[in-house]
Amino acid sequence: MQTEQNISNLNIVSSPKLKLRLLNHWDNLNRTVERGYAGFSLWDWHKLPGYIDKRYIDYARANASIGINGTVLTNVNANATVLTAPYLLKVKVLADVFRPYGIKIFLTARFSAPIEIGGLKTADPKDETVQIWWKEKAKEIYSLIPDFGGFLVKANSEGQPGPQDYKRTHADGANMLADAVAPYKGIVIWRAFVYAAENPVDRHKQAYDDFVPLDGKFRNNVMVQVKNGAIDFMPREPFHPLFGAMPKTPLMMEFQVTQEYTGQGTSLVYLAPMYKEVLESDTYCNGKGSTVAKVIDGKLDNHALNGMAGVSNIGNDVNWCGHPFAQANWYAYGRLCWDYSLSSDAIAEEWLRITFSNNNGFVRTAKNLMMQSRETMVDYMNPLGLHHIMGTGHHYGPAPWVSELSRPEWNPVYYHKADSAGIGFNRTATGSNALSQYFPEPRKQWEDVTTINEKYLLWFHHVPWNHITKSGRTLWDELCYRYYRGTENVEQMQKTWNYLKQFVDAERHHQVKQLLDIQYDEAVWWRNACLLYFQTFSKKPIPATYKQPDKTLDYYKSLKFPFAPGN
Ligand code: GCV
Repeated sequence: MQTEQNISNLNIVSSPKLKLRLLNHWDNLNRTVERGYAGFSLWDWHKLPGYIDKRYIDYARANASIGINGTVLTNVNANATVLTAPYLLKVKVLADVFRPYGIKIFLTARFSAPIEIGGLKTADPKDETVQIWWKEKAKEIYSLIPDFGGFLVKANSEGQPGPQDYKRTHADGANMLADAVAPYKGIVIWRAFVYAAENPVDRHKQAYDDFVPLDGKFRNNVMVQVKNGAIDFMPREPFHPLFGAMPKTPLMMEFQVTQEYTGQGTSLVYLAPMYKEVLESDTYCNGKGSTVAKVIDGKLDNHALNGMAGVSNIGNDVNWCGHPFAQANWYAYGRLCWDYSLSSDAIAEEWLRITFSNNNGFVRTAKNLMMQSRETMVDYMNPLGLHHIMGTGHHYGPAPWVSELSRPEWNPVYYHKADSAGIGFNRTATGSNALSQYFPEPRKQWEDVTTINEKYLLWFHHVPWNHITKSGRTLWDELCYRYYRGTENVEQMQKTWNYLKQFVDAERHHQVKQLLDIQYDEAVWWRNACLLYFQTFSKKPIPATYKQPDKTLDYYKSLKFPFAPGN
């Protein structure tokens, strides 16, 4: 009705393509949100269970309207306290509020909870007392929440405890929890986002190395949740090589809706094209046409379980997501969970019509702005396959020069490898050979610098500065071209938004306008800082036709953001 379509002859049959359509909140019990840019957590744990904030109901309605049917309330960097009796009473109240809207509750399980809140000496999954502890815990949870969805677990990654602490495998850990929830039809979602500082192997390869040997060893109520790419929600990543490589295990997609690496709280970046790019990528695991979408919907391998998870961008901000256009990403994520074959274009159009205006001129122009926004962001942040060159800790802004962090794979220099010869990570057979983890067709396409789609060039290759790219420009000139194109396009976005003033209420127009001004400054900052730094290796000039950076590299290196949000 809000899109003003004729409803006199409604004849619509639509059923979801995926069974589990989940939001993952990275919300802490103290109400801070890891990588959250929309205020504090919606969950007011202190006032629960007595006080039911009206926003819990609005949250459930909003999610139900786009088909989301489950929510993981707590951060994957988990706190065992949520599993204690007083907190479970609070969780029960939320479950009761969400139930009428078809939304199930899941919790993150801290693997060491039996020690921390159970008084046991170990959390070894092969220890009988530990197994009994989790069984009792599951019984307690289901007595309060009979339709509890299950547990999401981040184990043995970035300091989280896990089965490997006891020389057990991820499957041993997941299966122990799966046995605890199985009597109640609960499931365990085990994350594949694992990498270890002690492991000298390219981080890109570590999850595959850990998980592929475990294919077929998980209980049938376990799903393995895999991020869209092998590093970490970068502005652009090739699809994760695990998709298609574990046919005996249902793999769940994990997208990031919150914009940790894609402009945080200040940038207008419509993420549906990024999600679609991954979902439509062909893994070739079962021959041509074995897209990532087909792997996760389970049809290729007859899995009963299937689903998608999106790391939430929702907080207690007055408009839920902070940036007015960030809501489009929540919306698009939900729509794609329901039907991943929808186009980004169609979803943007729906969202614009129900959010701003049905004026066709407005919709056409605003849709273009949204549709180009992701490519623009890639251009001014991470063109040509560059990745992980952001600031330390808060991940805000550029810092490709960082090289001193204790863990090698936390340093941007690990990823871009710029030197006097060139730039990029050689992941071919002469380098880390991460490409060997892909099926032959994508591998062949990507291993050759002449056939690779240049959007992944520096992701897989260390390329000489004088290499001639497809445009005819040298690599250095192409890098400059793309960084400048990105900032010019943000300028264009500002102009477009100014033109749209006539169609948008003054308040929201002004909000977005101010944010676009910030985005422009950030784009120039990314461009100048990265080019000045990479220039110390290329020793080449930024072509004179471009406006030259007005600040020095030292200036950019000196910038500090001690209180940047989400950290
Ligand atoms: C919840 C990245 C983020 C972390 C996040 C982690 C994960 O490393 O920076 O904040 O932790 O991914 O997905 O577990």
